[in-house]
Amino acid sequence: MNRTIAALSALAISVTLIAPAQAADLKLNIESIAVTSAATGGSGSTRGPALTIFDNGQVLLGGGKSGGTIFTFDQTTRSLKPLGSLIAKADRPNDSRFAITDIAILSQSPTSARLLASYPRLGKSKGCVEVVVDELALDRTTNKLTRVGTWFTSKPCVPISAVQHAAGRLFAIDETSAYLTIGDLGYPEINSRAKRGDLGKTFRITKSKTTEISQGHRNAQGILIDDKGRLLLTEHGPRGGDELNLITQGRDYGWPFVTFGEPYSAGDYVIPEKTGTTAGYQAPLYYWVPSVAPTALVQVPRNTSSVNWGSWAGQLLMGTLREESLVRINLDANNKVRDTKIIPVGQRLRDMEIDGRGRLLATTDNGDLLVITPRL
Ligand SMILES: [Ca+2]
Repeated sequence: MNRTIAALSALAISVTLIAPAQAADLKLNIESIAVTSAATGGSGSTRGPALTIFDNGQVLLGGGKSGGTIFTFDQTTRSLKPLGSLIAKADRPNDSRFAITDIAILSQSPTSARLLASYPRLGKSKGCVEVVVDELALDRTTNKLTRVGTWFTSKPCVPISAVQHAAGRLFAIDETSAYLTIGDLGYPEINSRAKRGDLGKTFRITKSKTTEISQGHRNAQGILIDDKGRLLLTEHGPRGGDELNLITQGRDYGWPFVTFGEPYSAGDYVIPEKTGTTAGYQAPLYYWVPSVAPTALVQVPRNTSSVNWGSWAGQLLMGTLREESLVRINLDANNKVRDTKIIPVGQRLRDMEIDGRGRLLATTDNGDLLVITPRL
């Protein structure tokens, strides 16, 4: 009798263990608004604009035909207006990879705002690429946009190769500082710690000070401090090995020495030394093989806003290019990924933000702005 009870309770425990609480997946309402002139064409595929949103719902988009134009988009009137351009015509080829990579809001009032914008441009010798972060002032009454100064210029300036590995993603920490990701830019000497300088790293930047946080990143297109205070980063691996990383100051995340991905070919700009492992380096929290090509990372708001995200509240959403989907990531308080799910959207998602009402906004490489809410 005792044995039966023991067996039953063991069974009950094992049932609990093999059935972790899986969040049921929501159905989504996706409204698509054409913002075509904010996308960047030219040689190469069209690239969707960078995106940021003010508290009152006003949207800023970065890109356009010049690659460097910041637009304001009014969600009520659906009007899209250029505010100004950051990249001089001589500082970029007609190539969609030379486009604003992100915009962040440092501070905002009804009449003014301070912004950061990042972009790759040609360096002084014109044969090389650097990633720049400018501080901008916006007069929200007159729509006048002014460059206040430059906070950051990546070094070394490297030959034009994988400019899509610029990264250049921003996350505003407060009114005077932000996190910044710099990709490897396809630099053939990225495996030299002495030569790679700022490439493949994350930084905390202010107007006058740059602090290196971590290194060994290939192309980090998502960066976020979540509501538990964790600095999280998503990055592209080569042919697999896309990663979700928890960033700790001083750590090396391994690129190009180790990866769960595979080299493209023997002629690629760098060949990883070891594949299928990150041994000896900081391991990712999670990785995807095959690649999904991750872009922006956001946290679904807790259910205090006007949108009720149900079981998704507090979870992470990652946009993807290749998979044309959202990836929902359930990361628990112990930094363990409990489950992930790929949710098809049918468009390449370039940038994503949560707006003040708790809705998810995303830009796509088709030149659309998607407004995504749960269908409960
Ligand atoms: Ca953004």
